[in-house]
Amino acid sequence: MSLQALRNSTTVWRETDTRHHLHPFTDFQGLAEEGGSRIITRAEGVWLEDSEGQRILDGMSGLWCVNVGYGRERLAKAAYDQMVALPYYNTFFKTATPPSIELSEKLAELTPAGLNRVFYASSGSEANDTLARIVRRYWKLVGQPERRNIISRTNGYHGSTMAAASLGGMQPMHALDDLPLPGFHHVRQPYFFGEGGDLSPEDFGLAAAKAIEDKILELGPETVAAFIGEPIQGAGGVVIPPQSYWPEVQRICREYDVLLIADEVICGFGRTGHWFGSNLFGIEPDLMTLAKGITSGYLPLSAAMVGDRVAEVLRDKGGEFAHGFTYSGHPVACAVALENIAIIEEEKLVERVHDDTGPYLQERLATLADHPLVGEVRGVGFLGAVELVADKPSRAGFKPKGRAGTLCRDHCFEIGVISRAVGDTMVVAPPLILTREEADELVQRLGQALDKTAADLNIA
Ligand code: PXG
Repeated sequence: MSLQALRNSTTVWRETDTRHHLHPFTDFQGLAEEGGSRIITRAEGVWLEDSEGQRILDGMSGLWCVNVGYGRERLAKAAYDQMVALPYYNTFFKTATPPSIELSEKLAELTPAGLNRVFYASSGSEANDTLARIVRRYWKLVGQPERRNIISRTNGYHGSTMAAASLGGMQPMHALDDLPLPGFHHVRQPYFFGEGGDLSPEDFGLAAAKAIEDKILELGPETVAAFIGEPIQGAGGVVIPPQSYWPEVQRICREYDVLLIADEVICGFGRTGHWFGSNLFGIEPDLMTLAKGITSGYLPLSAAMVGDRVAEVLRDKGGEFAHGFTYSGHPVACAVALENIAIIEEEKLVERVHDDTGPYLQERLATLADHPLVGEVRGVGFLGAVELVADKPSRAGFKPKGRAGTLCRDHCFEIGVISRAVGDTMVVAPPLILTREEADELVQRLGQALDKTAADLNIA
């Protein structure tokens, strides 16, 4: 196609998109005024291509999900073969399909000890809704029906359905719709750079964990069903808790017999250089949420992992569990998940991120810390954050919040790299196949975007 023809089709796509398509987390009017969406048409490896032929290094794996990278014919073939054999059948009425069975066994093997059963859905949100129902059901069945409260964290993200948004601690999401629902409570996040003050990271980690204990005591331990947290908060800005945090959270949950749910939607499947964020921090969760990297985003699939303690009660005392989705255990999605996990294993992507490319990416990102705009660089594995500040010594942020981040994100786009702005924090989560050379390129482009942002803001 000629460049002119490409431009014409882009214009038509943008206009049609603006007329008919309501995008998530988007100011519809604002998007229209800016001329509409950027249209992504193809991708290969870690490179996206837009409808005007620009190549863009995808530093975000789509939305934290394309762990094995784009263009994997093996995954397309797995989907094709399964669609030809059996495109769909349900798992409701005493039926199952081979891929859903095999994947259940595989997930039980990969996840931490005791998580041996799976309830499937299609999105992280649905899996978290499912877990909220499961933990409340569990406590009813063991004769403690008053245990209905679920504790999570400010600035945590657990999805967009009513229950998942209630679990999440995102103020604008709550404001949209009078959330949280009753029984969902929030405590402070373990965000050392922003909230650590004069404390050491270790002391701050303990203080942030203590907020959970305080909340349990305030609500009454006999009313608390569960605590849910992402091992590392992703959408909240790659908030990495101090080492002291998770062991103390685990201790508190055990002391008050509160079920611990690890939301591994972002951290799972190699993102941190471990199979799960729980492995990185030594968390032993009672339940776990999986999505995104489970299929590398090639098809929608999520899994609520249920530990033996809870699953055995549901089985032995529960009777019918009146909950489920048409696509629970979708055979094509499960077949793709199995093939995706096989790729991660065969190519040793978790080991590679742990031993080689993860530390290298972190080393390269750390070079940005000297930039006049940068207050902190943090990261682990293939999760990274570059936090922008207006004043380095005091860590003071920008006013209005998000201005620098938005400018920087737009410069990234122009330069041809995708980094997501969370307020004024630039985050990266590239596909696990990213090479050292591509890591160099990612960081170099991010550095260029920082320079342009500093120039816009007159910061030298
Ligand atoms: N838990 C976590 C930890 C997530 O990151 C969900 C649950 C919900 O998954 P679904 O599949 O229902 O979206 C998520 C999703 C962002 C962004 O901008 C992050 C997510 C989704 C959309 C945007 O960082 N995470």
